[in-house]
Amino acid sequence: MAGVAISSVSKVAMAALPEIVTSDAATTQPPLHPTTGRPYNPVVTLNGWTLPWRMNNGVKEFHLVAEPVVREIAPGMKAHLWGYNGQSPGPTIEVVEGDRVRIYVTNRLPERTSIHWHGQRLPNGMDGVTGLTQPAIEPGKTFVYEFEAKRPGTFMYHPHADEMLQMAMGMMGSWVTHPKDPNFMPVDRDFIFLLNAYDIEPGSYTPKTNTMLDFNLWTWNSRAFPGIDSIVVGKNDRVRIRMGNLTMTNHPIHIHGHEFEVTGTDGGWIPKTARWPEVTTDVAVGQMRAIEFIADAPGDWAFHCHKSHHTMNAMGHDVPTLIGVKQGDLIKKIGKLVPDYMPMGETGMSEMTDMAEMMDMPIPENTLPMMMGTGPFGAIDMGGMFTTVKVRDGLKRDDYKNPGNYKHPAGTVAHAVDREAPPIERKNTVSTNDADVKVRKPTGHSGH
Ligand SMILES: [Cu+2]
Repeated sequence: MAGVAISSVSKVAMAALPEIVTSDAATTQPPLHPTTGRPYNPVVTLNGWTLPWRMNNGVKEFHLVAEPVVREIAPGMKAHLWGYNGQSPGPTIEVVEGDRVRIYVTNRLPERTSIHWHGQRLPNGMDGVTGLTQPAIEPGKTFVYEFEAKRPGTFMYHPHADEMLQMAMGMMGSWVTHPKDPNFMPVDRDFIFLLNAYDIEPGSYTPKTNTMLDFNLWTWNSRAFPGIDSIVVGKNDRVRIRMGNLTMTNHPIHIHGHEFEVTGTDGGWIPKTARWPEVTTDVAVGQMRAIEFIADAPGDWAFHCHKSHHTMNAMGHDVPTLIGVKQGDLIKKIGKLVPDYMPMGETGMSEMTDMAEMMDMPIPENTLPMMMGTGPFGAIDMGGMFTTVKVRDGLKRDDYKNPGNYKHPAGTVAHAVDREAPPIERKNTVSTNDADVKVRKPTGHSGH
């Protein structure tokens, strides 16, 4: 009798919607090793987490809630975004090839939404395009999506309703369908994150959502350096990093000290014979790329977008170039006209980092200085889409703790030399085929 009662209780419980699990952490959470369903090697979501599920009669059930969230972009700045289950981006969803997946989506936003499962093979009516394949999920309503995770690989999810505004507000998440065979293309460490961007005016909290290209915060999983956690790997680990681009421009992602191969796209895994070595790969708008490398060089290696204005935070935008301009009086004059005016770079931008530190320069509330990271040798002059790959000897399998600064072996760090540089000898080069170019003769000392 007791058995009957228990099974009927559990039937009732299973008929109810799955529990809503949320997280407010902006730091990287440990990988979620599966305790139910089929085995796989979990990913680590950079500055994010994986959504737990429940098994219901062999179906993997998830519950996503679209809702307003507060995201710390980096220490010193919080943004009022929209996301899923407490954060932007939403939690990563991990399933196994062939899994039957059921995802409940509850809308707690003030406007309608939907979720498109970018890159997946699924029935047309599960594709999440409002108006085209389903009615919108109105505020307060819950929809259910159900399909088989057919193709292994790296995917994303995002709204397909008022898409420009909702993505500019941070609504997106990663999806990994692990291969049925856990020994297919195995790696020691497997990271995932999304490239995203915001336009948040210095001193404010909410993104401008009609911005087309001129975003001022370039982020990985809604974090800007130095808010982006380091990618911590063991020496000689085979490392995979999966990146999806949901910004409105391309990002050439660049690693120092290693070469990688692009091993996967959102279209699938790339055969070995079709790969070539790279140190930079462009991740175009709406694309995912998985890169892999052997981390055989210990150190703290920069890993960043190679568009240099994407490694800057908000204060670095729309300021005039003033290299070589003596600013002295000018600053006072401009300051009378524009009270918030911040002088930029007489000798380059990096003096700003030092100056801001020295003078404790006031910047608007809730604003990140344009470049604020510091390392063991001083200012790093970076913000935005920048972090480090920290390669260390002897890390335990699931140890992702920041190991601190790399200790360079003696004699292996670039250093100042205490000797005079020789004078510069300039050669006069004359263009022979361009009559319009006049080469000015040296004047002055010779007396001609
Ligand atoms: Cu970029």
